[in-house]
Amino acid sequence: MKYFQKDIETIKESELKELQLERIKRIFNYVKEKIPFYQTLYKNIKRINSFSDFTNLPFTVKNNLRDTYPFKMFSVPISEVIEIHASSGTTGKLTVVGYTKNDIGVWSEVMARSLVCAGVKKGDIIHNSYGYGLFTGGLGVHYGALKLGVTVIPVSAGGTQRQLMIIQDFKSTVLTCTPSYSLYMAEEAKAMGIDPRKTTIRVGILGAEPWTEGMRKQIEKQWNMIAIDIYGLSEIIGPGVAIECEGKDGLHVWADHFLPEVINPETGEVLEEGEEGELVLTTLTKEALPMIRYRTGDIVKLTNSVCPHCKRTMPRISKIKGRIDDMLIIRGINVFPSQIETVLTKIPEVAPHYQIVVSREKHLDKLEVRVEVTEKTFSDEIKKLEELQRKIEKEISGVLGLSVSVKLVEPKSIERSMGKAKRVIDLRKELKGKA
Ligand code: DLL
Repeated sequence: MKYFQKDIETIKESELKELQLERIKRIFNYVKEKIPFYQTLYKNIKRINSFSDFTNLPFTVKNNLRDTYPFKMFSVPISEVIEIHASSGTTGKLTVVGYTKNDIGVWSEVMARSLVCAGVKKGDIIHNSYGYGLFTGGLGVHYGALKLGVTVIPVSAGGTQRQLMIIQDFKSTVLTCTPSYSLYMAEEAKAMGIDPRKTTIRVGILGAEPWTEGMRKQIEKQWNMIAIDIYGLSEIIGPGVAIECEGKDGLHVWADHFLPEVINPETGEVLEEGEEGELVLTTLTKEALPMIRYRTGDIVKLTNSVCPHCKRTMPRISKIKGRIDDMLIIRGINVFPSQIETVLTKIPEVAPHYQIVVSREKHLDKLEVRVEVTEKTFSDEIKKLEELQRKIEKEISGVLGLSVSVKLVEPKSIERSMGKAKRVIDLRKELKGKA
């Protein structure tokens, strides 16, 4: 099976545009009628007639959801909301999202499309290690699997040794979890004497956190599987906003439900196709929690060309470079953790486990990269390790245009994650928080 809904997945660009505009008009009237927040936001705007009217609308942001906590952004009475999820941000307050019965239907549909796009087919057994609970990962994949009619094992995250036993005994063929957890599982497998390359896992559908092409290569090698990137966010629906096909050439956005734009994060100006900026999404069909021109904080590029691999016609976003909030400004230079990951994953002597520590010394920002060496390298002489450290420092400094210090650490000494990995420790923020 190549497509879940061929007609819509290969819709002509002009027809998609027409459908989107019709839905934009409808959702605009809907939120204006139902939600006080939007009534205030759009006080002086009567209706939307064109895409240019639409791109003049003000943006919405995560804080709008926090300010209307918990349910004031919902457009239906709570009795119509059949499921609630929430994500916890760095500030502690939950971002709460709700779904009507139809919303769950849309979520199941886009997730079923996503699974097929990733190469899942009848007879597959999905080992779903995304967390079940308030996090949208577990149930999102689950609904897609039910809709598609394939087997899903709702393992959730944690209990890694038991997970590996299940993969072996149940002969799971698809692994769904964060990229960092897939690496941790591979490592645990080896420690248990299981070769992850010899399991029945054929495809990994990995997302919920940024990961580079270098990381993909490592994961594919360790598991002997194809690793597919899946993107989404709770505020829009959860996983299933966009996904790669087996061509791994950008993530297909299901743009009949979620309209993507890319903007300059500083000026708010809409960028041309191919330019890098912040992804803004509009839900075209959501009922309980429609979001219009929502700033995701994620940095991507957008292309509208037909996918050369699968011929799907919907727009594609590039692999996510990172979140704007995760961008570090070190002595005035912008640094994304993904730039450092790209360098590290090319160096065979180190493992793909690292952490970035930012601190301030004598009023100057200091960037330290802690990276684990492989077991084999760990037994090398000190002199060789020092050489390796200098080589990595030089390579990262070259890419960032900034001097960094590298600390090689013992295998397995950096904390492993079963969900989203914490790559950055910014001691400057902690200092500020204490002041
Ligand atoms: O992480 C939904 C999800 C679950 C996506 C499972 C994929 C798989 P939130 O917890 O609300 O939802 O976090 C959303 O995570 O704005 C991105 O910053 C980041 N993110 C999600 N997917 C990717 C990805 C889920 N493939 C936030 N690459 C988003 C990079 C991602 N970052």
